[in-house]
Amino acid sequence: MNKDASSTKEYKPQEIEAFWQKKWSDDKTFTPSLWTDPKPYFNLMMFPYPSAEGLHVGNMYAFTGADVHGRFKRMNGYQVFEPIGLDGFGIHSENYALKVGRHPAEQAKISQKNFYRQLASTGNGYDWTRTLETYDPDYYRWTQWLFIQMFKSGLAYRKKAKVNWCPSDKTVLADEQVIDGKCERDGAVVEKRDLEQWFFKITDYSDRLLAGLDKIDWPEKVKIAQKLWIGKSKGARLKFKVDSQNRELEVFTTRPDTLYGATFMVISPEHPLVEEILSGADANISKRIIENIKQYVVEAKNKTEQDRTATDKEKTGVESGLLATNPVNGAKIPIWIADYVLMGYGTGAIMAVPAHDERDFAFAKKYNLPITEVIEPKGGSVAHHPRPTSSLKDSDAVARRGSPNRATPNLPFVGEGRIINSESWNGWEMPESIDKVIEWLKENKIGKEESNYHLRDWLISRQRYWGPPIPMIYCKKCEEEGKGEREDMPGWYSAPLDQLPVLLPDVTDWKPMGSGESPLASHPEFYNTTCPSCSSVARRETDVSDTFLDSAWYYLRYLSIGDTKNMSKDIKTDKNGQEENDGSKVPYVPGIIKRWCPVAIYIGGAEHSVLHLLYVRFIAMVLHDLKNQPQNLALEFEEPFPRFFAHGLIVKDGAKMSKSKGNVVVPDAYINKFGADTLRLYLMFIGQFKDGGDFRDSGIEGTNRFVKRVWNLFNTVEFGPDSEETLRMINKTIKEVTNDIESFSYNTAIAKLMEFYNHISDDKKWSKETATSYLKLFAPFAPHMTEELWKNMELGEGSIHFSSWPEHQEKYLETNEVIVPIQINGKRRGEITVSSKDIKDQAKVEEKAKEIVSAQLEGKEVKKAIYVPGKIINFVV
Ligand code: ANZ
Ligand code: ZN
Repeated sequence: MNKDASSTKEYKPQEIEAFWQKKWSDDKTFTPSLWTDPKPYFNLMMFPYPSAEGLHVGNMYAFTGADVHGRFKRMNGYQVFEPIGLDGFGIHSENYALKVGRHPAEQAKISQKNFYRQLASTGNGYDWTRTLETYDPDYYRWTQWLFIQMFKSGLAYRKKAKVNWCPSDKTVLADEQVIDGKCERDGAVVEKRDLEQWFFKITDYSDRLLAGLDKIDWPEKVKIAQKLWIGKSKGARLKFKVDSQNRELEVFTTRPDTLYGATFMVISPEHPLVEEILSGADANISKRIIENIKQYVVEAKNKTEQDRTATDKEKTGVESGLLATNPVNGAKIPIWIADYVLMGYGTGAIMAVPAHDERDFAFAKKYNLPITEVIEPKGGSVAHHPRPTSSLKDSDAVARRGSPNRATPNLPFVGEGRIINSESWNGWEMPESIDKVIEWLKENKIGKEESNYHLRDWLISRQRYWGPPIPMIYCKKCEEEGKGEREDMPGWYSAPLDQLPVLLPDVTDWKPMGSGESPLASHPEFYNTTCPSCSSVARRETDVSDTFLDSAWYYLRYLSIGDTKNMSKDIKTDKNGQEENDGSKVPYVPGIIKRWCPVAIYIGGAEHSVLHLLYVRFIAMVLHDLKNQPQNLALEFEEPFPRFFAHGLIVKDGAKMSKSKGNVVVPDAYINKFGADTLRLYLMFIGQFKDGGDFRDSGIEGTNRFVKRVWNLFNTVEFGPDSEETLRMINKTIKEVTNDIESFSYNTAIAKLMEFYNHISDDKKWSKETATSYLKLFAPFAPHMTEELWKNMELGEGSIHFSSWPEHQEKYLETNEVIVPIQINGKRRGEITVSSKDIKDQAKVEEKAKEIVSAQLEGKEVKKAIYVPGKIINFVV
């Protein structure tokens, strides 16, 4: 049929790919109609940050896998929106600019060009009319708008805080950017500094962020990472009397059941009680003790949180000179000051239970403090020393009885068990009875139930240049008069919306200063402004916002750039022509968002489990809660990504790709040599998409040979009727490839395409319909080659990528064979597979069956063979 058309046509991927890439872009092939498409499918992939020389093969791997999914969905009847952009604002890109010694804005232009060129060369079905860059003033104008919404909602605030300071990046870091006390990026040891900072109150959303996880289809490990990061601890807040005075010390504990075992208390060096002591309010505390405390407080200040809390570091502390009263038994217990208790968690004070807590145990051992066991393991005590038998009526019993340093080697015991040495609680099983304990404490007015979270508020300000200026204005005069946009923040105003964007000025001294101030702080022409309220001289905030804010809402913007208002022409709606349909006037177009969001699937790396993915959920919830907007901007959904797929990572020859190892693979050379289709197919074949795999040059050559063979097959084979086996194979292939692509098992899908190839290159009996189906199955992986063959061989109208996905027919898969049991004298001795065409041929079945049971028939004479066709064969011997 098509024999002559291209029988000798050579496979030239460079030509084919360039042609189709240009055509797809010119024709806006992959630009959906945002207002009218009936089955929208938002296929979102995490956008890259251009921090290095260009796109590397790891990026391409992620994007190709996402693109295969998008193309598959498109051929299954969805209109797929697949956008791409650059997360190019922020510290990663700025650090790269520093490294190459170029202004970040200038570097951004170079990177942008290169990234988009590379991205286009991979053949992904991007909507090239809707690219966005976070450093584009048209974008960050709305990032600033978002900041202002946070401020207006009471969720952005400023406070002096002890923050993580990276001496090498010369900026503050969020807690989550500090790994083991070191900067996540450059490994520098992080210092603590007291600075005024902007925060977002993500902690207000802790419970919602937790609850939402139950509603979304995400990998379990990512959900667990988020849960741990939020770190909800259920427990109780308990009150202890201090000395004879009317003072109280409150603690947060997750183990109220161990209250009888609290033999001392510990407060953080930053606790207000410490200042009280130092002020000399307690006449009976000696000078020596006060001197010790003073010195200790200074030492603690210079330590990192990591050093203070690490379990393997030796505990330090000083006596406060004060005593507290254990509320359950009246025992007088000493209050210590130690830096393993942090002011930023719970109440900054703890009841120490050395018998059942590692850190308290280590502390008690070091300072010779009493240790009292109050939980025994369920199977019986592990303690070998005689436990006191005296009743606990005596109010001082616990403190006196606890025998310093005579604890058993099995302590501290932190497992589940039964309460002992605790009066009426004795025998209660833990943790089952925790509610009973809390109820008891409530009734006796000792404490109440409380939960604490490890999640901290999101530190948003950065003392750097390359980011969106925080759009806030400070007026001294207003502050003095107690005026401000918000009552709780006198002197502060958000920049008027019609003044957005607050442009990042083009300055030459953009490098980080290390003074704790942004480079913008040396530019009066930037920061001098007038107060939006009283018009006196005011000062702009000079810090910029964290990169994670840029990427916390970008999916909304993708849908709101390019042509947004014109497309609504056909829509009969009274909203037609309104400002809210004009993406240049609003951060996002509510009508379009409603149609395309929440995002159908989000695909990206699991390394973003806590940072990006938590922030983006938080911001969606805030936008969901937006009220009093002139436009209709409150989001209808709370969870932006009901489905998230985490892809694996590509390693090179067994090692993680990194610039320091010099094994970063840039796709360009491979694309130039083999074509993007080969590289795509190779990357998808390396392993399960969720697992990633090892990139090897030898592997890509093999894939290239396969691609060429398929090309040649299509260009040489003559179509005719399908053989029976071809029919079975193609239907099987359709069924399995479909299932595999659906479940991101791309490597096995490709293996099945190869199997089919092997069949057809032998058999050579296939119809045009079968060939068309096969090519369609190939299309998501090798979009250029399949498009070219589709056109050259006139297999269908338009683009193969908009053709419909083939469907298998079950009837061809039914095996035309039956299994017939073989009996000897009525006893089953084996079975025989009989093909349908032989079913009635008794002689043939008999003969084969005899062979199968020949061992059992050995030396016997078959008197009779009874055969019920297709059901049973019985030899009578
Ligand atoms: C008594 C107790 C007995 C505790 C016991 C533990 C085991 P999570 O799970 O992280 O919430 N704690 C409370 N506030 C603290 C602070 N500001 N700095 C350091 N430690 C603090 O941990 C809660 C437990 O950590 C609390 O429960 C408290 O010690 C300690 F067998 O109280 B516990
Ligand atoms: Zn003012």
